Amino acid sequence: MPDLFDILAPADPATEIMAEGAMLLRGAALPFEKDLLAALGQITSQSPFRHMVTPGGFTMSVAMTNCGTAGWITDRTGYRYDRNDPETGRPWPAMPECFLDLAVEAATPAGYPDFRPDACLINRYEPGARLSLHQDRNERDFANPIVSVSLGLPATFQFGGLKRNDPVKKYALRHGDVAVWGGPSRLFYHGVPELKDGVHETVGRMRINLTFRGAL
Ligand code: MD3
Ligand code: FE
Repeated sequence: MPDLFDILAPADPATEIMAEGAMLLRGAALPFEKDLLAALGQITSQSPFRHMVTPGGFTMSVAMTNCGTAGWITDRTGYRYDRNDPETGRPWPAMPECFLDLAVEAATPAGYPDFRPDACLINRYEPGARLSLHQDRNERDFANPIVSVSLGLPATFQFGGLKRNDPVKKYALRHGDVAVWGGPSRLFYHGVPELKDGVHETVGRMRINLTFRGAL
């Protein structure tokens, strides 16, 4: 007779709870690897990676692009989502089916079976690139989780709490790992320190991170 714990517990032993509302699904993207990398090539042929400028005037070390109905951008006027790529003047490439399938497959066991992202921010880290501690708060409805997918070189991921000064925990995120950030963890501060040099056998000398969002 299954008890309540069996029903609520994650079915997969590769699942870790990082914080309340934050689940790490180790290797969950591995079955999608080939399709994801092929789709990524299609996206970046239409909307190439670029280094955006922050409102403070700094050029980001992480290169970015997007797919979906909306994409996250930053320039001297601020951070926001836009339906068009400012570099091409055209809509962002459509969200590939394999991207959406993976996001839904990850969000479901985390308790968000109805999550349908309309935006995917794609980050490219080359050795030395970093993302300083920040919150993701440009999305309209924080009831939607964020699903993140790591590909390529491993990175240390830091996440703290609701206040910038809260103590941070560190996790190694590796090729194929997927994380779901919802509930109280949705607005936690997080960042990625400088990527260490290396070469990944299928992705090369970089780390790619996909973050699926309900933006609009
Ligand atoms: C926790 N990206 O794109 S993914 C970002 O590895 C971003 O490229 C990092 O932070 C990266 O905004 C981290 C993990 C992640 C993404 C969004 C979160 C963790 C999160 C939102 C809220 C809490
Ligand atoms: Fe973030």
